[in-house]
Amino acid sequence: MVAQQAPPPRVLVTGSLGQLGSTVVNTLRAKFGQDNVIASDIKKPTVQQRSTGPFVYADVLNYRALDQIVVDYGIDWVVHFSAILSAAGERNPALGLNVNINGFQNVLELAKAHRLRLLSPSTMGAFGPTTPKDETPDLTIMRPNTIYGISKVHMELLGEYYCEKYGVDFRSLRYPGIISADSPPGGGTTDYAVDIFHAALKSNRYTSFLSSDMRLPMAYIDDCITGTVQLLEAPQESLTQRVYNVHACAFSPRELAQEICRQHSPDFAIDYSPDFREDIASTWPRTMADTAARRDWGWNPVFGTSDIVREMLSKLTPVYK
Ligand code: AKB
Repeated sequence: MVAQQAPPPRVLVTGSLGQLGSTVVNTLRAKFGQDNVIASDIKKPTVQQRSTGPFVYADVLNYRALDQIVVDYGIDWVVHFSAILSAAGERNPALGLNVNINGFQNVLELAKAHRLRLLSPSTMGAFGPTTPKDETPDLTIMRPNTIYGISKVHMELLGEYYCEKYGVDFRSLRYPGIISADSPPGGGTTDYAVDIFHAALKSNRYTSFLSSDMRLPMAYIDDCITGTVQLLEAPQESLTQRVYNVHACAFSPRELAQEICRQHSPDFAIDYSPDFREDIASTWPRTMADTAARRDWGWNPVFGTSDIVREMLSKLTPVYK
């Protein structure tokens, strides 16, 4: 008798029009089939975004509407990207709390009700000023002082609680800053590390809102997507914990600018005008220890700082020609 292959999972991606969502959707569609990955957001997709597979309106604050999508589309897994990032959360704390806390609780309740696998990313922003800054371990002091950080600690703890208490297959990874040429970042403290490339190609100068030596963990989008999909697909038995640090490289605005000078133009000029985001960044790690992610599900980033600069320049140069 020939063994029957398990059908591919049907996956719902919330916040799919954000910085990471569209790339994850495309990667999952290539793996599981176009119609098995349902993209969703509250924004209107472009014609191109609509053309690659199913897209639905989904407000994560509306439990019944989400419930209906899960039932109508026979969803098995949810990748929950809808979130208000660190700088946007400080600008609008009420919105940050609502989306990050109530939105997550809705998705978690759905996962419990329908036995879904739920991957909801966390962030280095879940750490705070009293956390050890170098080689920050998975398990350490977590007293963040931003709405974003507080809501992500809430998410991590509640996800672990539902996993322990109700068997919800909750998974999370703490992202560093993510660098991508495809879609713009939306309201983070690490956005400077994307903005700088656009400015370099447009005007060959950039004013950084973080100070010259503010070193932070970063990762290139390709590593981030590979890692996210690896954790999503990892067998339950391989997971020894539910929340994992992931680290790829670390640089400061000055170090990034030096590499841009080297690869793009020696005349590239940077100056510094730190704003409120400097206070946020100053509470985050400089490097994170990620041995558990490497051991349990194969996290293995390949892009370092100079690779990221090379990729960003080669992708964005044609846009500004
Ligand atoms: C932000 O800067 O808020 C995000 C993050 C580190 O989670 N990029």
